[in-house]
Formats: sequence, C-alpha cells, structure tokens
Amino acid sequence: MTETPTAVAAGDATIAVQLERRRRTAAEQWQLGDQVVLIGAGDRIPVPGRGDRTYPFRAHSEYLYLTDRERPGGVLAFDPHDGWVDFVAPVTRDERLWEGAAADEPEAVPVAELAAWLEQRKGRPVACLGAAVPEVVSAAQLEADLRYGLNHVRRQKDPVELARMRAAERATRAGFAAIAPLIEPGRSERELQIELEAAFFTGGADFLAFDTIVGSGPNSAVLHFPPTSRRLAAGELILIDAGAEYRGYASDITRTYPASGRFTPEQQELYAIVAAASVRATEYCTAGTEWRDVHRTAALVIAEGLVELGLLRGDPESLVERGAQALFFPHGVGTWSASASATPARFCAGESRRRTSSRAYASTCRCCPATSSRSSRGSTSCRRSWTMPTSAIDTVMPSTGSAPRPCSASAASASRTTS
Ligand SMILES: [Mn+2]
Repeated sequence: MTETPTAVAAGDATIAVQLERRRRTAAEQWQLGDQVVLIGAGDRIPVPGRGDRTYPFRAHSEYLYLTDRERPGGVLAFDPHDGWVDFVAPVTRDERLWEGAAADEPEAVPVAELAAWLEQRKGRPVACLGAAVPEVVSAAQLEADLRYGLNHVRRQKDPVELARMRAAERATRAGFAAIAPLIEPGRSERELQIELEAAFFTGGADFLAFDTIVGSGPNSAVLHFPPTSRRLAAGELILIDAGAEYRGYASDITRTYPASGRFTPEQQELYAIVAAASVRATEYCTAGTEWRDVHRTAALVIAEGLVELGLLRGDPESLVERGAQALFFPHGVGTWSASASATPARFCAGESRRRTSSRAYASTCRCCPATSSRSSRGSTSCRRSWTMPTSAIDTVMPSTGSAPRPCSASAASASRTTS
C-alpha cells in the first residue's frame, strides 16, 4: 500500500488526489493478505474485415477509475506488500505520427516489465479486474470478491466524478434544448440526430454516451430505434433517447415530443401518466432508497394510469406484483447513473447490455424487480447492490423551459422513462 496522508480531503476535486484516494480505499476494502491484483485497460478491437481500422478505444471502466488513463494496453498492478505499479504500453512512433499521441508519462513503467513483476510473485493468487490480461489466469472467486469491493467503493461519486457527470449532463441538456424548436412535420430523424449531436459536442461533450436513438411515428414504439431519413408527419410522436459523455461519464435522457407542437388528447393522457410516473419516481430518488423501490413506484403509477385508461383491468398493486404493466413498460426506470464508464454496476438478472459504439459497460437494467431476487454475494441482485445515487436525479428530471414541453417518455408507444 502506498503511503497516504491521513486526512485526504474528500472534497478535493483534483484527479491526482482522487486517484490516490480511490486506490487507497479499494485496498482497504479488499483487505488482501498474499493475493495480487491486476487491472487491465483492454486493447483496441479491430473492425472485422476493415483493414487496420479499430473501434474507438475505451479503457475498461475499472481501469479508468483507478488510473484516469484512456489508453490501451496498460495494466495497473497491486501487491498489498509493495503497493501499486502502473504498467503502461509505451507510446509508439506511429501513434505519435498518425494520432498525435503525447509522449510517455515519466512515472509509468513499460508493460513489458509486468512479466518479471509477476514472476517475482509466482505462486500467489492473482485476480484480474478490468479487461483480461493476456496469459494471466484470474482466480474466479477472488476476482468476484474484489470486484464487489471495488463496486462498493465506486458507488459514492467523488468530486471529480460529479463534475464530469455534470459536464455530461450540461452538454446533453444543450443538445435537447437545441433540437426542441426544430421538431416539426417534415423534419427527418437524421436531421434531428445531427443537430442533437452537434450541440452535444459544442456543449462540451467528448463522446456520445451511446448511439443516439431517434424514432418518429411507428418507429417511436421501438425502444432503441436508430435514426433514418424518415420524416415526421403531423400528429405523430417522436422519441429521442440520447446522451453526451464527458471524460468517461455519461448522461442519458429520453424525451417524447409531439411533431405538431401539441399532443392529441389520447397522447396527452399517456403523457400525463408517464410524466406522473417520472415525477413520483424522481421524488423517491433519495439517499438510501433502493433502486427497485424507485422502479416499483413508477410501475405502480403506470399500472394505475393504464387501468384508468381501460388498457389494463384489475387492482394496480396486484398487476404490478404479477408484472402485467411490463407489457407497456418492459424495462427498469433507469440506467445506472453515469453508467458509460464509471458506475459500479453489479448487473442483475435480465439486464441487457445495450449496444453502444463506445463502452462495453454502458448498460440499461431491464430486470423487473419482481423477477430478480438472487441474493448470494456472488450473484447479487439490484436489491442488495444498488442504491440510487442522488445524482441520478439529474437524468430523471424533466427538462424545463423548452416548448413544446416534452414528456419523459410515452407509455404506449415507447415507454422508456429514463433509460
Ligand atoms: Mn435513455
């Protein structure tokens, strides 16, 4: 363990201080005896059949959390007796020539020296977090335990993370503000995508949190519809689900707008139900509240509304108990906050990793609280692992001040409240 000052200011927003705190807190959490830990950044992934092209590189979120380095090939190593060593792939001449890569960091140790480091620790249990480290076999149970501990450390966001989440949210807000006035019959999904993403980037984003979803008319009933050249027609709805990312921290906002500026009475009724669910769920987002209770609150409001509309029959409570509202509301209320990279997401049963151009760990939880209740430490359900951070409110709150006023989702056509 590295030497640390006893009173690190939790409020210090400098990344150096927070990296030191994150590593120290993780080590305290792990309480290792003789085991060693490797945290891999991951490598560039080739696009099949496209020559030397690769997907945009995103470091594994666990590696990024502990190094703040968005660079492939690195391994952060930890030995409880000797502390941390930052093994980094040296910057190549080609990277400098073609990509303008910065020079090597002076303190970093070339990753080629990792083998010798491991050799000196031969026979001791090794766990790999982050991306797999080539030729290293990770002890499965130790790995699961250490990830559980690290996730616990990551649940509470530090000032650096909060600042980045707010930056991502500001950029996202700017994007939605830019497109709201453009929504009108004749406008294509693609045009709106372009304007939205342009405003994200001019608003400070450095990446998209996930591929932008824009679905108009019937396409708005598809949860993750990729934008096309289809044009909005009068009276239709358009669903936009998108988010900006900043330094690995993502935002994610879903809004449904009426193409003509006003909802039809039927659309309005659905809007009111979803807006009420959003508000009630948001009110529930306080420290200590379990995610599934937030979801249940939203589900109950949806079920009550659908009963009132005559789309469901029965007692709302027992409908929710049986999951009947899931026909119209087939997903959870939210995405783990800032989930693109930096959320301690303990994935639960039924969760689906969403397709994304960027991070493998951008994930929307789709598990119905009624159907996931595993509780052993090795397979923790949302109930045990997820407490809503108050910062999640940022992404749940309806935006204000733009006309036409959006609803947070449309229950019948595309009922994604926040994810
Ligand atoms: Mn979303």
